[in-house]
Amino acid sequence: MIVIQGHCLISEFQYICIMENTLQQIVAQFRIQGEVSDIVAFGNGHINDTYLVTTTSKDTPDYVLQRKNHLIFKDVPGMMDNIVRVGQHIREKLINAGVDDVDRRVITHIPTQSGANFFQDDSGNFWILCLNIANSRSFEMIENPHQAWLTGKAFGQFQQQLADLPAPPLHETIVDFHNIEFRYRNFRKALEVNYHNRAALVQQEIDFALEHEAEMHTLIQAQRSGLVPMRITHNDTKINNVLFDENNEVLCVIDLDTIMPGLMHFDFGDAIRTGASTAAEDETDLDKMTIDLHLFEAFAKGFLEETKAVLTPSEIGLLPHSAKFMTFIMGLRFLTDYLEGDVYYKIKHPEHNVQRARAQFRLVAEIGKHEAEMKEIVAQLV
Ligand code: GN1
Ligand code: MG
Repeated sequence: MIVIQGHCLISEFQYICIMENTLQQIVAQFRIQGEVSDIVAFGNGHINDTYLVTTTSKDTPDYVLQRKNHLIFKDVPGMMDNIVRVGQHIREKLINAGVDDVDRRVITHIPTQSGANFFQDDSGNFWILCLNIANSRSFEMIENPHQAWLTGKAFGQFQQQLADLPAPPLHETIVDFHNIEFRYRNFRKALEVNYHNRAALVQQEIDFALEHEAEMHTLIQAQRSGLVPMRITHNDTKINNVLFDENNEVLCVIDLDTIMPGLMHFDFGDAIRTGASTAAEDETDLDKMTIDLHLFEAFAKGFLEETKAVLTPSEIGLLPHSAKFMTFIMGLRFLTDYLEGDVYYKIKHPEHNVQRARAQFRLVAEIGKHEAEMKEIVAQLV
């Protein structure tokens, strides 16, 4: 039994029917082609709710429906403005370059009946709809160096495509997203409040976080002293945010929710965190977690082939560090969420956030052991 709106008890089956009806009504707010046949949960995101909307005919496209988490994305209109602007900019480039399957090479957002790029329902939820790219797939982990190289090129090209985005600047949709000072402040607050009495359970992880504080300020210091420039960055370059086609060629980069001004290192480092690691983000067997230097080299090669003409020497010099930094900041965020009682990320079980934090911190330590080799690899590549 499930309680709906605080009073009425219904069966799980009834609940699913109500949900499906509601979702159907939401989809009808958008200018879609064809008749909807099915709406099912889709993807592995930690923040938004995503559904695949299939249509009855082979001649009409399928769609991806998403409820944006507006408790996290406080300015959904601004976020959608960024996403649509960036999408149009990339689309124009593809058309000018004579690419013929443009709808597979950039995400197409479907407007609502009134022409808006999102729909807000009566409860205040924000919904968006885009074309599903048929016969595409993404990977949770990289399978071989060739795939790592392709992924590096994909994120590098994405950078290139954004380098000449015309003014105005993009909205900063989550302020201080990768600001380490902000993340430490939140962590300390969570520690102090210790609302769920969880701190004693994760003393080792807390110590790890505190021991690394000085080192993790390297990037922000470089930014403040003008050593590394602000650019437009994706800010969530998890490896599963690259779509491949049936021949394992890259189609496009997806999930532009966090696209905003940032350092190149955020994108490079986050991609290495998931793309060159030997285990999943939430691996429980920590001994399986390390960095694969072959994957690192292949990714870095692809990324640098596309970006080295624009990167400054200081930016390049800090790329290896960025892998450690981005892995660390994710660990710190997962740990903070665990201390706060799992209020931010979706979890599958009560230990999920601390399990993620442990896996990330192990990877930080492993990257630390190989940092000199990583620097050498990058130096050889440029
Ligand atoms: C979140 O929901 P998803 O998977 O796209 C998070 C990223 C983290 C990621 C960790 C807005 O992204 O910053 O890197 O989880 N997004 C937000 O897997 O916080
Ligand atoms: Mg995301």
